[in-house]
Amino acid sequence: MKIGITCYPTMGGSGIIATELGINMAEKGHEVHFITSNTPFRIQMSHPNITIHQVDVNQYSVFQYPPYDITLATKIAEVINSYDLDILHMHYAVPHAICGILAKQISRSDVKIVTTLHGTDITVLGYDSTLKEAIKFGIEDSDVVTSVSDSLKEQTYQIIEPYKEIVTVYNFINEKDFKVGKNLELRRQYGIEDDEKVLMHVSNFRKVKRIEDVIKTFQLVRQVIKSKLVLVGDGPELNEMRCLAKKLGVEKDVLFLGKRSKIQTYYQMADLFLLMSEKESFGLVLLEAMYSGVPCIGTTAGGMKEVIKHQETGYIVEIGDYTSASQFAIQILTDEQLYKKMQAAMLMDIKQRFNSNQISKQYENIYLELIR
Ligand code: GMT
Repeated sequence: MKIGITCYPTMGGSGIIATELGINMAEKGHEVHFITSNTPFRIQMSHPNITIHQVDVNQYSVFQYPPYDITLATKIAEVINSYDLDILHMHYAVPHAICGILAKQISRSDVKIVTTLHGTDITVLGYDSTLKEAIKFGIEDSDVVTSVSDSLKEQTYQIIEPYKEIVTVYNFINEKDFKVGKNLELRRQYGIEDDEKVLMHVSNFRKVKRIEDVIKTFQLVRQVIKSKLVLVGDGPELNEMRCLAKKLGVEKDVLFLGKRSKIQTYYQMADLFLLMSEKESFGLVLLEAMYSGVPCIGTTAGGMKEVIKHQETGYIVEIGDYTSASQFAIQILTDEQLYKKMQAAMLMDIKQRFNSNQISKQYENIYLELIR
C-alpha cells in the first residue's frame, strides 16, 4: 500500500503516534509518505520505504496570515498524484482532516481518508463555535475516523454530534525503546541519593496538565519519604511552577530538567510517575513510564482510566485531588511487596493491551478494508 501521513511533527503525542505508525508500516513493506511542515522528530534514520515531503508556507504581503492549510492541501494533492497514494492518514481533526478532504478534491483522486482524533482537537477546539462545524465536516467526510480512547470517542459524540461511526484504536509506543530498570548513575549525576525515591512528570507544561497538583502531591510525599521530584519538559507553565515550588518550600528537591530528546533514559530515574491533567484523551507518557517499569498515578480525566487499572496497575484520583494522590504514592513507595506486585501486573497488562504490533495491525486492517 501507499500511505500518506500528515501530523504535527513537533514533540506532541499525536506526532509520536503518527511517526511510529509510519515507521511500523514502512517496516511491513508499505510505501510511506510523510507530508508535514518539518521532519517528524522521532524519525532519526532514513528508511528506504519512507519519503518526507516538507510543506513550505510562503509569506506574501497580501496575506495577513501565512496560508498553511491551503499550502498543505496542495502539497498533499501533489503527493497523491505523483505517487498514486491509496490512503491518507490525517492526525488531528483541524486543520488536517479538512486539508485531507480538500487535497482529495484538488487531486481528483479516489484516495481514502483515515482521520485520527487525538484530544484537544475535540475537547478544546470542539467548543469553539468558529471551528465546530469544520471539525464535524472533517469527521463526517473522512472514510474512517478513529479515536485514541473510548472516552474521546464519547466526548466527540457529545461535543461535535457527528453522523459517523468512530472506532477506538488505542495508542502505542515503540516498546523496544524503553527498558525496565533503575539508572542509579544518572540519578547520582543529578544529586539524587540511592535511598531517595523519585517522583516524575513529563509534559509540555500546558495549563491542562495541572502541574501544580504534581508539586502539591510531592510536597505531601516529601514530608514522609526522602524524595525528589523530577519535572521534564517545557512550556507556558514552567515559570509559574518554579514559583510554586519555591512558595511551597520544596524547590531544592524539585529538578526542572527542561525539554529532553532522549526521554527514554529519564524514566529510568523514576520510582513513580504522576500525570494529574484535567484533560487527557489517553496520556502517551503513561505508557512510556509503564514500559520503563514505573507505576503511575493519573486522574479521572479522559482516557487515563482506560490506560491505568485503578489499584491493580496504578492509581486513579479525581482531578485536583492531590491529597489522595499523595496517600497512594506513600502507600506504594513504602511497601516494596506491593510495588513489585503492581509493577508485575502493570507490565503484563500493557503488553497485552498496548502492543505495538497488534495496534498497528488494527490500523493496517482499516487501510486494507478501505482499499478492498
Ligand atoms: O491534543 C493535544 O493536546 C495534543 C496531543 C499531542 O499532540 O500530544 O495530545 C493528545 O494526543 C495524545 C496522542 O494521542 C494523547 O496521548 C494525549 O492524551 C492528548 N492530549 C490531551 O488530550 C490533552
